[in-house]
Amino acid sequence: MNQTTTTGRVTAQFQHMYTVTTENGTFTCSVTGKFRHEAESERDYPVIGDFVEFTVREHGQGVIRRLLERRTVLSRAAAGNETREQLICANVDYILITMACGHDFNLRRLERYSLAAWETGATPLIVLTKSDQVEDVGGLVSDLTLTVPGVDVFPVSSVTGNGIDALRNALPNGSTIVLVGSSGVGKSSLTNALAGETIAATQDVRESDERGKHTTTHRALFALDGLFVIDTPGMREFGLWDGADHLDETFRDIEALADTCRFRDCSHGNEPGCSVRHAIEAGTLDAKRHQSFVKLERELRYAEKRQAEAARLAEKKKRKMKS
Ligand SMILES: Nc1nc2c(ncn2[C@@H]2O[C@H](COP(=O)(O)OP(=O)(O)O)[C@@H](O)[C@H]2O)c(=O)[nH]1
Ligand SMILES: [Mg+2]
Ligand SMILES: [Zn+2]
Repeated sequence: MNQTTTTGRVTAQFQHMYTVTTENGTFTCSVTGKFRHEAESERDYPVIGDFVEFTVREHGQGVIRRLLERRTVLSRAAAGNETREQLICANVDYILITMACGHDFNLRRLERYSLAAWETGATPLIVLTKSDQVEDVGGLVSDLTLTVPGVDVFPVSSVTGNGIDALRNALPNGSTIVLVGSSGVGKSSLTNALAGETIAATQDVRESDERGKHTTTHRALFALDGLFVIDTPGMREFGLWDGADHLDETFRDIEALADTCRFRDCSHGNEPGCSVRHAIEAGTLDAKRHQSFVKLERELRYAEKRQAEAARLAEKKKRKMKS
């Protein structure tokens, strides 16, 4: 039998079946038994955005033999109590954190998203969608800039087309972007606006409230002219996985204040000479922002503990199997 091995990119995924796209077309692939046997965790399986080596079978079918090394990985802690990492996509250059003007606007959620985004190695950008729905977009943009310093903010409207070109021009040709954010903020509409044609299904929202039915049920990668776009369904529970290193970056202002507290191990409670508490009292630091910092820090510590415990159990199981 003629067995050609080709390299392609995973553009869709349904459990352990994958759509792999190459210059010569699209193939439906599974993984080989050997692949499955050697896989130790979900990290070893392909995910959207991955480059894979596969063998072509007849009728557009194929089997994936090897996963090429990933540049970046976007993951989250799986929903529920289980301590398991869930991969979202790979080889992403820019994470577009989308948030809509209006009901969806939430600075606290943004801190959380950008924290997780930094960790992946990709560059986070903030996209403020539905800019046509508010009067003062500039005011919202400056709020965002203060909340997440060092991350560029792009106000856009997929309805009027405002800001779409500015966003497109900020993304180098050949880059891969992923759109994350709540369901209904306009991620699929933005995908279409960037493409200049309708390629992603959007949801129609009932007039009165901003909630509509979920349309994007699967993540998918779209190849645009010079841009790869990964559209995702809504992700309200963006769990933190490995975000500790970047807590400082997201909360640079609080870290800077904490550096000037009198005591090195200041808990910013009742200690004398606490700059953080003084800033809150003086109104220069938003108390809610500080609370959210404390909460995220606690959450991260907890996630770290659970991961360490899961790793310990896995190691124990491995040793047991060997003996
Ligand atoms: N006014 C306005 N509505 C938008 C805009 N972008 C998307 N929408 C609407 O918001 C709803 C949700 O959009 P969709 O792209 O499906 O959101 P997704 O769930 O994030 O993919 C749809 O009814 C869109 O027509 C925008 O820029 N302005
Ligand atoms: Mg969508
Ligand atoms: Zn302090």
